[in-house]
Amino acid sequence: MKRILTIQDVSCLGKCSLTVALPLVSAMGVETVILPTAILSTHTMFEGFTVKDLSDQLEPITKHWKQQGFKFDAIYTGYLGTEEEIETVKQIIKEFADENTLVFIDPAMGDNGKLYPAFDLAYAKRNATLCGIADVIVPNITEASFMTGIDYKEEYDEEYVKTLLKALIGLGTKTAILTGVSLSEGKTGAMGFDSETGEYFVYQNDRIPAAYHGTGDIFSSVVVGALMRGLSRYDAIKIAADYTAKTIDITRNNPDKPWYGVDFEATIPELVDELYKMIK
Ligand code: PXL
Repeated sequence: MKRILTIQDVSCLGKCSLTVALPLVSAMGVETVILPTAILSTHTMFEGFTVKDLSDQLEPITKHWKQQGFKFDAIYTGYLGTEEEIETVKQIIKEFADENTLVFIDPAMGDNGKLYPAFDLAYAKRNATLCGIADVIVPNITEASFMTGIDYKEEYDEEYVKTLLKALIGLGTKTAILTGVSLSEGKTGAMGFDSETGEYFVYQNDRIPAAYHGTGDIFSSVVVGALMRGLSRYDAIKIAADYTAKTIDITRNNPDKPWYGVDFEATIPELVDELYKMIK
């Protein structure tokens, strides 16, 4: 069984970061080792959330793993709280990643043209340096724009997406996957560029007219889980985009839906069925 190390915060209530990565990656048949960077009462879209920074735990925990001789097939990072945390994560990657480790970075820090309240441009630029040491990165257009300095656009064409992808490769990552990319009316999905093969890959499905928190984390977790199960990059974005769309659809039709996240739990059995159909 493949083993992923995922480094993200624990938002105790909020259906994002580790509370989606752990169940999803595990359900996909991949061992999921967690390294919580901070513990928050909720994600940061709630008023009055509490935060306890766990930065001082990262070194002793990883030192213990090193002593025990643990290795990881992938290191997957998501939302990280501070610039110092990004530097610590880089150090952990240096210590644990070899040529067989997939370094998968989701520079979760913004959406809809804006950074989340906790972040500024310096943080975005620091995240760009973390993306520089990745094998695969999965920013949305907002995050890509802050990291590359290319203007954020609401309306764009395929050329704009390709320009962003090339600029992301310029940061140093091997493969860049842009999420939330819409290449025609009523469609949305992801487009990637693999700098090693020179190939673009794109998957679009029907846009569901609803937006919920945490869907970026769901998409990323399914992509990295799928890659670990041997799916191609195209198949990984396809299963992740379809699953994310399904969770959004089921959530918007639930009269008791929570406002803070999607009902991703309801569709885990379908995700697993689809995965096993796609595994060759
Ligand atoms: O889903 C990204 C995310 C993760 N963790 C925390 C967040 C957010 C987005 O706002 O606040 C704490």
